[in-house]
Amino acid sequence: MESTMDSKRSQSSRGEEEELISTLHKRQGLNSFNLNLVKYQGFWYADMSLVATTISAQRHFQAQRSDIFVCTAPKTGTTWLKALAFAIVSRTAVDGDSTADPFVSKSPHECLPALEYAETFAPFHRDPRNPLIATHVPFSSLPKSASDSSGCKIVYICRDPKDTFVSMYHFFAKLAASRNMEPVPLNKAFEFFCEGASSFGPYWDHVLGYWKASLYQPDRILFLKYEDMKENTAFHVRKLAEFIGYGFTLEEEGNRVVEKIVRMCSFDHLSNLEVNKNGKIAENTPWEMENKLYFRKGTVNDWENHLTPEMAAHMDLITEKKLSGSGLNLIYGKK
Ligand code: PAP
Repeated sequence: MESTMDSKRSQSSRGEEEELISTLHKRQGLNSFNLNLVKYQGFWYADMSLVATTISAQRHFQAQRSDIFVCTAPKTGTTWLKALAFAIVSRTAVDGDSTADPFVSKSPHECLPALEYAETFAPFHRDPRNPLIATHVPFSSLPKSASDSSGCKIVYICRDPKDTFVSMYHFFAKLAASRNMEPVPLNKAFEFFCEGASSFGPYWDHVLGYWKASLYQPDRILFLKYEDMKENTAFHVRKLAEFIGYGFTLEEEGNRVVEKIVRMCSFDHLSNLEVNKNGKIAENTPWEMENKLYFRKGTVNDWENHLTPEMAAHMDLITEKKLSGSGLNLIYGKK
């Protein structure tokens, strides 16, 4: 239980947080429920409460050396990477031909606490057997113990901005429809995304933050691309497992555990599970979502079916400018 002193201290720090938050810039953007985005430390957050929990995590969350952060910008492969990381760390002694499937009863999102959704997923009350923590928070806004001092591991996945945008547009359109709200039209949504005004955007800055950090700290930060993972998933599952200290043994290789994990976390398998067809996450909270919203196509270059050549060229130009000199290429599909 909190002591009186702790309680007074936390009340005054909450007061400071509220004061700081009330001064932050707000604007319309690509977001859920027609809420204004709120700018904090150079990035757009979906709402005030998310900024408050991020500040609280920055002040109070203490990462441990054994922690593994699964970091993503929205719609770049979060669900998939969460599933893969969880399947890797939670696999038990494999008995020859069966790996228990943890996703039959819960969405991959429920398998990892999320740093900035503290009230919903309670990262401060963690299961000591689970070293994973998920977050959309940009690298520069992570708690210092996670970005610098604790020695924990970080894995990040990114994706061509065109596919990321298309995925986000559909997600918010379906979300709006499910609440009988008008979706933001595609052209307007595109404009918002290109201006950087999307949830945890500007997208390019989010990617660059983790990319640069991974170049400085390659032993601690693994930088992955959705497109590469789709091309050779098994290779990247081995790489991921090795990186986070859960490499596969020869016996496991012999038992084809990697292939089983790839299959268990595949779009086809996950999207056909009853829990992901009809279940919800974060029920009775502001973040309640139908699990099926997280599964649409799961392919590379679907932007070709949704963007005009002009839109694609415009987005590619932004990407080229933003990533120029970084050594990172994120442009896929036909020109
Ligand atoms: P989030 O960041 O809001 O949690 P996230 O999981 O990154 O969402 O985005 C969903 C995208 O990942 C969807 O892409 P699409 O709209 O282009 O289809 C979804 O289909 C895709 N996805 C979900 N699960 C998988 C998976 N197992 N393998 C590959 N892609 C997946």
